[in-house]
Amino acid sequence: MSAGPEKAAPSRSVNGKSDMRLSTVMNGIAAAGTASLAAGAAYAQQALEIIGQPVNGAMGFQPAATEIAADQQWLDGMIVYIITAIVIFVTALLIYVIFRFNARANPTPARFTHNTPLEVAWTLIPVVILVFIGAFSLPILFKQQEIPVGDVTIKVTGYQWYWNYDYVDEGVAFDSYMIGSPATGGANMLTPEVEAQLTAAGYTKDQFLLATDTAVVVPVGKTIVLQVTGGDVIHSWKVPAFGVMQDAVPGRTAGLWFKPEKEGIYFGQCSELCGQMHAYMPVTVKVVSEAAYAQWLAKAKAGDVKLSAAAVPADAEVAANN
Ligand SMILES: [Cu+2]
Repeated sequence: MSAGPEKAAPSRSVNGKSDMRLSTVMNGIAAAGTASLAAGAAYAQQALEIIGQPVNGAMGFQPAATEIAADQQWLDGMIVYIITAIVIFVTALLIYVIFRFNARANPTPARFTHNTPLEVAWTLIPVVILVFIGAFSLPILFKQQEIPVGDVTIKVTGYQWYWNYDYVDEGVAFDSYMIGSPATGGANMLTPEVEAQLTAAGYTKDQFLLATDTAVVVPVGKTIVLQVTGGDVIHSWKVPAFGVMQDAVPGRTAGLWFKPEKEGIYFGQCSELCGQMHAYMPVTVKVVSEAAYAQWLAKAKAGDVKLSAAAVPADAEVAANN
């Protein structure tokens, strides 16, 4: 069941963009392979709850896992009330005019062309509405765009068609490929083999196109700062449940930040059309306890970047159920 990491090696070696990154990944693959031989399929059995993912037939937003996402969803709800009132008002006005002032009901129309009080009102009322919305939306926008000092800083680079994550203060860097992508031995199709890989990694076939072989692992309740850039073309790093999305532009570094409030697994996707396999470079973020993060980091520094059950301390039950 743990064929994924071993199969990944040949196609990964095609990528020679960063020797340091590649060697880290190679070590990781070797270590993961050894560990999975020892621990069997259990190595990836995360009991982390999958929170941030699309749900069949669902409407609305994914559950907000950060203050930023909660703010955005609140703002969206507030504006929906305002636009609903405006739509009802304008529709009612139109219906009134259609019936009251048509040629049959009103054969001799009035000849006046101006009404000063009315014109002042229909200028000022929209201004007041926009200022009211701005008073709420601008602080929320500034909160997103003013990047705080991070507890964890990760440089994210988008490539055709995978993400590279570099924990800049830790010397840990690795690539992240979709499970079922060519780099993991697949052909971007859901086959029984890919389903087996997903199961071995603690997912189901429902997470096909979302789950990746390695994940961004971050501690819960900490400020995470991402430095986002592109290695070839423009990509976009997006995780809906965090309320974050940032274009990854070659030659530029842009920041985004989030503070995840709940342990769990959150998915996202590349959200800037970046080529043939744009749909096959998703994002997996695992939010874990501080203890589990520390243990993962130690293991990652030794070369194994997978968040395995072995890396999760016994007291962090939410993150381990082997
Ligand atoms: Cu992309």
